[in-house]
Amino acid sequence: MRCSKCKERAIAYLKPYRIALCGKCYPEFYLRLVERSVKKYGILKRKERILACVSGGKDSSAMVVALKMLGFNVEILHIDLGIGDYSKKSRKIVEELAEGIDVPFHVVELAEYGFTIDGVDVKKVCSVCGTAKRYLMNRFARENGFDVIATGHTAEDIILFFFKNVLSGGIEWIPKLVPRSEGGGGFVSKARPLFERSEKENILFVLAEGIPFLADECPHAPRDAWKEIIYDIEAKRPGFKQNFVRGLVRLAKNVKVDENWELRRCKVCGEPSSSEVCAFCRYVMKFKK
Ligand code: Q46
Ligand code: ZN
Repeated sequence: MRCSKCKERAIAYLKPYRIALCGKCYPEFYLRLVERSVKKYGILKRKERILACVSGGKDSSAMVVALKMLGFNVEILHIDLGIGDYSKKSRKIVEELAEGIDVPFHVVELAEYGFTIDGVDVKKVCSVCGTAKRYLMNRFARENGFDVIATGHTAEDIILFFFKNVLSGGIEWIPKLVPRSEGGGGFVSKARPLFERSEKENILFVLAEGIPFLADECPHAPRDAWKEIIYDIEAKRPGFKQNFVRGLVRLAKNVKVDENWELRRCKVCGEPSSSEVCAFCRYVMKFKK
């Protein structure tokens, strides 16, 4: 198979775009796709100070490198969750990545709050981990004057979230599925510049650009049958994932949810919360050794 642009040997055929590309032409193609999404959906603005949350996996690594190459004002936050060797390796890789692309590197350790993800003895570890990550990234971004938090969520992540939460009746989640949500009341705005990108597109970019990333999966990651279903549909209907997430943006604009819940301040930490004590502080009380 030959590259559709330069006729060199192609590294992949991208079905949704009906194009084959080589390792040299692919990164440029990928960057244009990211740039087009960011512009079309107003995901990020040039003047903004962006805090990119980078775990060390392929998606967030691809995101921060793409944003840097596109000229955005970006810095990296890595959250050390205390997941044994996995966290040690992740942190090292993100540090190396930050140095390689000359982007300021910040790290927050969950252990500073008295517990680690490895020490959480509940069935749904990921739910505790997700709450901790959202809390720590928002707090760090606001306290350090960032305008927006960027995460490496892919089209698969967004569809997965839809299948798991919205299809079971949680329509209040629909507005959260947009590529940018504006902040306020102590919350920093959130951006998902890769919301139209697939995991395959991201991995091709990190491989073609030689970007360091950790291929290991988190030892707590659950096996997800939904993900295989998404891949199956994509294989039968190329372009399904992109069409789906674009449809969700249109849907989110038309779904009205009751936003009359009272936003308070957590009486322990002072962060915004919907209850007297925020979910993160409740976890700290429960798991602190
Ligand atoms: S890091 Fe945390 Fe993930 Fe590991 S414990 Fe689950 S949520 S799987 S992205
Ligand atoms: Zn709190």
